[in-house]
Amino acid sequence: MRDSIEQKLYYQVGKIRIAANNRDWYVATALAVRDRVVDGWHRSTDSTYTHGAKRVYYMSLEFLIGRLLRDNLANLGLNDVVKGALDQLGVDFDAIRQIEPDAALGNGGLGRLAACYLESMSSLAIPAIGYGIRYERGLFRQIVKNGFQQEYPEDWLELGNPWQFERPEISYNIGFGGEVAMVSDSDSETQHVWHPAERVEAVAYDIPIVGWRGRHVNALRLWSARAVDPIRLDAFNQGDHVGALSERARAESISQVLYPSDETPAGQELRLRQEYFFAAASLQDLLRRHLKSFKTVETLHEKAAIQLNDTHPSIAVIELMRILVDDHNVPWQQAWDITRETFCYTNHTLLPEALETWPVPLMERLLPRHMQIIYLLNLMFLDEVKQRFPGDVAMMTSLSLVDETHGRRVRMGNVAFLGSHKVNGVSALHTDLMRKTVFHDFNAMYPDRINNKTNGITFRRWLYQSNPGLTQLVVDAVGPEILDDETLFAKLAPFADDASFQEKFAAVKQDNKAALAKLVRERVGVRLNPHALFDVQIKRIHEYKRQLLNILETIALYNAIRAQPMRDWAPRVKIFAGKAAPSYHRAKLIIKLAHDVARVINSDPTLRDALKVVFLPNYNVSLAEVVIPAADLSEQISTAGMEASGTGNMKFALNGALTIGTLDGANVEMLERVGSDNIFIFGLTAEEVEARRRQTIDSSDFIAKSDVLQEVLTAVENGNFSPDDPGRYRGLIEAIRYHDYFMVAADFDAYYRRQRDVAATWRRPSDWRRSAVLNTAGMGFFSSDRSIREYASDLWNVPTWPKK
Ligand code: 26V
Repeated sequence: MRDSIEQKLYYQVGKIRIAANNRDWYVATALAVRDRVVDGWHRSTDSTYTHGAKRVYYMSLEFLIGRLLRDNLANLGLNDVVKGALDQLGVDFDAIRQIEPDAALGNGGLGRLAACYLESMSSLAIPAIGYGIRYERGLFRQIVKNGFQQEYPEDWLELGNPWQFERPEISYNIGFGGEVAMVSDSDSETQHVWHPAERVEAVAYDIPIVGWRGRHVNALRLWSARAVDPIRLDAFNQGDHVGALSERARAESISQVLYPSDETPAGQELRLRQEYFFAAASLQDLLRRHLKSFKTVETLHEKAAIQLNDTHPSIAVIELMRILVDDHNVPWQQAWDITRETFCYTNHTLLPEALETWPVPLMERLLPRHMQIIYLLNLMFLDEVKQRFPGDVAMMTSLSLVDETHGRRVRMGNVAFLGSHKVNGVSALHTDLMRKTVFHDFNAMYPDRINNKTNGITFRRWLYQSNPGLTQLVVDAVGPEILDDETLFAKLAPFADDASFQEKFAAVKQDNKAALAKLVRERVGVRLNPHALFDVQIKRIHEYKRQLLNILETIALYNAIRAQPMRDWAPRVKIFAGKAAPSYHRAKLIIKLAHDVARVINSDPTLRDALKVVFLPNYNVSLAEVVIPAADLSEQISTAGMEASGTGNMKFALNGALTIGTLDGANVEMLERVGSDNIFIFGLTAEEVEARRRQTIDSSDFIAKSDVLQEVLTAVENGNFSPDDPGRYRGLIEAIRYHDYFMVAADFDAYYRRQRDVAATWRRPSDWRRSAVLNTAGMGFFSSDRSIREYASDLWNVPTWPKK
């Protein structure tokens, strides 16, 4: 290994040791490791071809991968080897590890889930390819200036990417616009020929994804947009140097940036171009592969399963129909059967504003043939609906692929549902709500189509790599088999009452907290008491996730401490991190409030150590890997019914944090697995939220009954935390009083009380530690290996390791 790293440095980086900096060493190390990855990759590909195995294609506009060096090393079992080699070379492994930029090709939960699932598909030896876009710029860098979020372009490719393989030979032509010609062939059948007005080239880049123990390696194939003609020489020669390059800029804009807003559709033409570009390239690629092995498109559904990660790639349903019918002359009904049998669709949110729709005129202009196919599918489908539910106009209106009520728009959720044989939600509660709400009528029409696949996380990244101390402890307790079988986590439960195990468990947590305290001091200059309760909420900033509820409770606690400064308070640190969508003003205001409150509290000498508040800027995967192992308390406090699943909740509990949370998303299933004594549940249920919203969302009555909340709201409203701009939060507080859609006021008292229970339990270290151990012990179910095994057996019909 030492020799390979040195050779990579010499020949590929082009440096000698004395001239090499840490970045050069990082690249040399990554390239040396990549060679070992490639060996496994070729073996996996060869075996898939030889056995004519069915393949899984995971289509997603987002893959939030983070760093790969430690991941690849751990999965290949090369950690110690590489550390030793670098030691001999006088290079600090941890320093070079941190040089790797995060691949932040995703917004949040949906993108990170795709990354966990890719890793699990490799670990379970499923022949799979992840398809996505190679954004030049991932999720924006967040800088907080004077409490206000500012967005800066992210630059993960600046220094190249040693993990990727550029594949200039694998490129496809993607058309946009133009018109559709009808031609009659010899059998007087009408053929449709699409003549696009514009063409863009899609070029492949592969990133190999190594499974656990190097067992299997799959590829993440990302598409980059290139102009067909990079420069118009005639224009250039006539002196129009900018105009000569304008087509290129237009074409390449498609893969320039990741859209930075989750939960609100972008609605712009560029977003639709991104979606079609990547769907069309991926389909051409997988059809080429299929035809090479199996000669005919008619067996596609037997040899390929395509999973749609939300509606974002769902134009692929229509594109596959177009290819089958127009290019391969497959009869319409057969084409539709193949299409439906090939696709599955995962829904990740019920928020009505997050469901994608495209204006019909935009679709007609950009994808004219696809619009025709949508009309035809809709006609035949609504005919069926009419037969099944005669006279039910409401049913027709809600099921139609085209929404006629908000201007004419194509509903991508309906397209995805209709074009898939299975549709899944991401937690038991979410799936149940899908059946009752957004897809109520679809469920009546196709009762067996909706099913649940509760989310999971890869334990390799979120425990073994990010928390080696706890990993060693569980291995010592249960045996090394635990690393290969997540069900063995249950065997930790008996250790929960073992005093010496509790002691060791707490010592690991303490070390991780010391590491986080160091990071906090370096990044934001706040000194933390490492023995305080670390109370953490890290996730995208969104009203439904209710960071505001947490901040208001922080103020209430602050007031209580000031009222009785001499009481023996359990010291607490509130840690926040997360990005707000650039145009989401209220979310940005919540970030500002967190900073205003932190400034006041952290500079109040009467509090001493009892309370500190920090907001860590630029939350990303790498930051999560440091924060999660150090958390004592995990905040999962969304308005019930609104968080589809959550996956951070699972990561915290796996690392021995206790959860304070609502009965929302996967929290419900976590409660079932850790038991109600070991999780702090509070607040309205989804049903109660629903009922209350039907009544009123005016919370004045609630507020009048709560002195604590009253005092907090008045303080914020009056500008106690914003003397520079006393009116800054007036609108925010007014919404809570009279338009409390997210139930902040309605849930406040229950939350405040539950936080006091948390503090009381924290005062009984043995009880706390017992619960912490039981949380780790209860998380086996939430391994993404379990999720992927369910997808493989119920949806994709492919075998998983160990294969019999
Ligand atoms: C929508 C859009 C609209 C266009 C612009 C870019 C963009 C990006 C994302 C979205 C929808 C995001 C939905 C989402 O992230 N859902 C989350 O999925 C997680 C994995 O299933 C789940 O744990 C979270 O609860 C859920 O909020």
